[in-house]
Amino acid sequence: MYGRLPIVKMLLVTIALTAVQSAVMVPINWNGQGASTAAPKIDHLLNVMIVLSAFVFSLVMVMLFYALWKFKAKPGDESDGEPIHGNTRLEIAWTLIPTIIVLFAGGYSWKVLDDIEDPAPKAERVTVSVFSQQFAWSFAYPGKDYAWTEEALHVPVDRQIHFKMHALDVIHSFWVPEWRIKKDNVPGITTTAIVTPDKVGTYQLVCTELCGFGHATMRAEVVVEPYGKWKKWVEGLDQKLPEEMMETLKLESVSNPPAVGAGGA
Ligand SMILES: [Cu+2]
Repeated sequence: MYGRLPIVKMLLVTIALTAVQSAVMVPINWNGQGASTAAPKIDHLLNVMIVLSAFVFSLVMVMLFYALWKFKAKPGDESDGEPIHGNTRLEIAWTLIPTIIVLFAGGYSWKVLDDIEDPAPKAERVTVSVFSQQFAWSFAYPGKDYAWTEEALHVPVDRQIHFKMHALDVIHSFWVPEWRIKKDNVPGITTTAIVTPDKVGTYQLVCTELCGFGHATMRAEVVVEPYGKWKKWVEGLDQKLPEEMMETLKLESVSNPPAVGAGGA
């Protein structure tokens, strides 16, 4: 019943189906334009996951249809099915294969995250504090004495930016689709996102954690510009971080990844 031949055939059909699905899905640009050094790595990770998922989906479908066809009751057959007490080989296979796939996916994702969050030397990074509240974003520049603005987020191109994020009321989430990075802002703790924007341009910061009635409108303009221009812009800011926000910043504990100093801006 479990002869060699059907297994080899099923595997070949599975591989063929995986190839067809991958050929259709992989070329699609799911995430849109990329504008950070992390983008190609994350897009590649997504493609690897698509191929793995296509393989699992194909394998399950092939086995399902094989079983439906092979073990279909003959017309008029009213008898009970054969009692089965397990199949050790099959059970080892269906434990081992998913374990290998999940461990590989986990390990590879870990490596990509590690690459993306690899901190640059202090002198080369810029620290920006991000404040989120229902339903607005604001930004402060620690290296520039906490110059603060509600208008737009400006960052220099080709510098590693360490975003220190603070939520003043409920959980919000920081997401710039072109950078790929998304990170929750959690009341009581400071979360950190590390991004190196590599394309000058104007983007949108979107809140991706349902945070109340105005959630859909919780957006901010993001301007990525050459370092000199950015520096001038920060120097032109005439407001300092409001006292209430400074308090929040001081009271919070720092979380994942471990404390990164205030850094130069
Ligand atoms: Cu929100």
